[in-house]
Amino acid sequence: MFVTKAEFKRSYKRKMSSMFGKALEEASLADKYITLASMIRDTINERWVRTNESYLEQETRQVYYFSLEFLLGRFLESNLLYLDICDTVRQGLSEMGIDLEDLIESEPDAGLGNGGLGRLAACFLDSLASQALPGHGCGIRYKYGLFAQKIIDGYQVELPDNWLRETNAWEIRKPDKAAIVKFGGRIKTVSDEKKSPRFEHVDYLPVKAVPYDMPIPGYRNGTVNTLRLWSAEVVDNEFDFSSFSRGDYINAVSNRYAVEAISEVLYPDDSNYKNRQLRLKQQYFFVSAGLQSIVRRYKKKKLDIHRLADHIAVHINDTHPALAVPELMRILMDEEGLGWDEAWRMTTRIVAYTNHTIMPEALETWPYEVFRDLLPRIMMIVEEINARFCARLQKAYPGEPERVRRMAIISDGVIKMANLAVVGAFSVNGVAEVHSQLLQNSVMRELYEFFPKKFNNKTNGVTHRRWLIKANPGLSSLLSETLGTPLAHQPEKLADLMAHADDKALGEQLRLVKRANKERLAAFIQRAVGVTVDPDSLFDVQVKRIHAYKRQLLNALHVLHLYNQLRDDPDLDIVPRTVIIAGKAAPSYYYAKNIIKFINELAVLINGDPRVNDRLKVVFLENYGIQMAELIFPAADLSEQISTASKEASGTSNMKFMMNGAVTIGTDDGANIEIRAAVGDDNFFPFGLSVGEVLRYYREGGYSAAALAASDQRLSRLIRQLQGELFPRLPQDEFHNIVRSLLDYNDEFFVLRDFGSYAAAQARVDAAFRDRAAWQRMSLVNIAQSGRFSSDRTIGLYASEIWKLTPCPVPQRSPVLIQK
Ligand code: 26W
Repeated sequence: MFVTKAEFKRSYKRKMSSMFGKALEEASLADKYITLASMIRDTINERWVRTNESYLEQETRQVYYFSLEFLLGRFLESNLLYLDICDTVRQGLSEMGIDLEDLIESEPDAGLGNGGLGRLAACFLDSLASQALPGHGCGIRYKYGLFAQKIIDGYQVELPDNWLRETNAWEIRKPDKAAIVKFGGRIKTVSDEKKSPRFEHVDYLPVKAVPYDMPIPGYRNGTVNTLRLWSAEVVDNEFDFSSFSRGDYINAVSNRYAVEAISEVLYPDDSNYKNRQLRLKQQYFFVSAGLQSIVRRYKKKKLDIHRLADHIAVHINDTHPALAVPELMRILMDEEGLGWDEAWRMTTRIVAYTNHTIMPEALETWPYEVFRDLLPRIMMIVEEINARFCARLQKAYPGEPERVRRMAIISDGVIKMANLAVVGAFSVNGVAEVHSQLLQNSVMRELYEFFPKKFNNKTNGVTHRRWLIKANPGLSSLLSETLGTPLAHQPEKLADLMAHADDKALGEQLRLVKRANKERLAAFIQRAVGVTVDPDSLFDVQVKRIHAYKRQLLNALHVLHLYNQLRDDPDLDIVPRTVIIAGKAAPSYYYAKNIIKFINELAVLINGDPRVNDRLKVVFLENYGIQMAELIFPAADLSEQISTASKEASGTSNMKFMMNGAVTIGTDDGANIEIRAAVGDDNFFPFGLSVGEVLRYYREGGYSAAALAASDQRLSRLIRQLQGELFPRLPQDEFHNIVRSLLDYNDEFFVLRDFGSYAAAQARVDAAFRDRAAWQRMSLVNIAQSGRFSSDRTIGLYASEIWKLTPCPVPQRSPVLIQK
């Protein structure tokens, strides 16, 4: 690897000419980007090889994190940062007339995920590598990531995200490591007098799974782990020649499309399960390919298959990869010749499961027939697992057939993936204290009573390297200077900041950093939506998927309420506020799309009203994703975490905001509860119903939204305005669905019920923000307490308590970099 700037420049030009046969002057932006990326990849590759060698030599236990989603974002800048060559490269490029920013900006975002669950997987990979833990990702190389969101006349429109249009500099295709995944067909039982019957899969459709490996470097530690993403291809010599020879060209070609469709596109639904056969195909496809490659690699090491469970753990990110349970059974029995009992003992020592949602509509179930026809052998195995499990249940609960039916894996004509995951995993965890409690006490109560030892909690975390060090370099360097220590490998050191809580000079420096970040965001907003916002105003931010339970509606109604107050009293003294909202709605989620339209209409109304727009602005930013998130968190003053209590499993944006010094206005839900406990009530704006109160209403009734709306003038006015009074330009029934959800469906998410409490909390925010020094102190306490929400801590706990994994540092051989 290059050590000095001069060396870098020389190698860059050499690389350029060897790759493109071009001199610098002739190179396009894409050429320049690819050249740099390939140079970095060469360096990473050396470490990658060494990491794998060292894992092999030490025979360390390895974990594989199976996830249908990895929301990775861009790589170039973080790889430079992680290799500690950012400054050398930036200066070297600049001397050659190239702006590193332009190259960074030209990289497409790897958006292979929907939201929290996908981003968590990416943060976990980062923490594994940065703590030298042998942990790898396994997923699908979608040709199209999450759709790009366009806002046209206030409405969301979806465009395909063709992120692989240009070459992906960070992946390596490994055709020699392909696996065959079998769909459909029949199972023939081959009986052999002496032995137990064998099962032969015939007439199936073979699909070739080709891995693309992406390197996941740790932060300046020499470790490079692997994210293996699978792509579906037609088996070469099986391009249905029989159809060809019968002259059935159309069928032969369309078969090809059907196969490639498996890894074509990420499903854009977040927490709303829909029965789609293609999604089941995706799940089996990557689970089977992933497990086959793990077992193959293990055997290559000439290790004893009977000891597999001592060497690997497979973690499943929600139930999406729950087929890992029967598929591992299949491989162990049908391919490795183990008996049922031993295979089951091993499987249930290997698989661990995390649940990410308690929303009933997100729980995956597959109709029996769909499952059987697509995965006949897997179906047999699931039936056997179910039969054995039900036999145990009948023994434990004689005379309680209803309980057995509820707990069974197969009942009511469907396969219940959560039940399969709980039965097949040795560990089941929720993602925040309250969420894990809810799983045990309600959603999975009966399974918990039967398997109490499996259940545990692992509160989520986010990688502070991306969300603090990379996204907010100003803050990060101020913090390390103040604390006299780098934070990359010790986020817990942030707590030392508490000793500086009353340091006025530091407060002022922090304020200046925030102010600069707000200017940067203000400039972006100006470019993106043409709205001028005041960097001195309170930046009040809610960014996340649009969902009824996340209650963007509550935020929007409060904005409208502020507007009403300003119109009623033109001299009203409120702290100038910029309300920033961003997020995508699932394409078929009409209610959520309607909310987006409502926010955009409010923005037009308010931003265009000179009577109020010196004190209130509303901005909806289109196409929220990792990149934009990195710009937004560092600039936020107020973090909106306002889900209906009991609905948000954890939340992770709450942690990213906190790390960047935003103060939270939030309900007692998910990880908000732990954040509030960490910072204390003086540094948090709590409001709303508690989990207990929400559950009691659901159980016992006693809430009438219509009665509440009628009795509260603020609310009845907001409803009238929604019904059309405010938007004469629009059809009168534009927001009819929203009104109906509130009144006719009795406000399932307690928007109206929590409105008063929310408005009061917002008034406290307003008062607090006037005292700049006091606000600064609150912000500092939030930063100081954010260390425990680093995914390093979370992964440390997964490693020690679930996976039994120990760090395996990679011996460093390459020269230490001297930056000149
Ligand atoms: C369509 C099936 C489906 C079901 C659930 C798709 C996606 C999901 C995910 C569970 C949605 C998700 O991202 N859940 C979020 O996971 C985060 C990481 O644990 C939590 O912080 C969020 O609270 C949770 O909503």
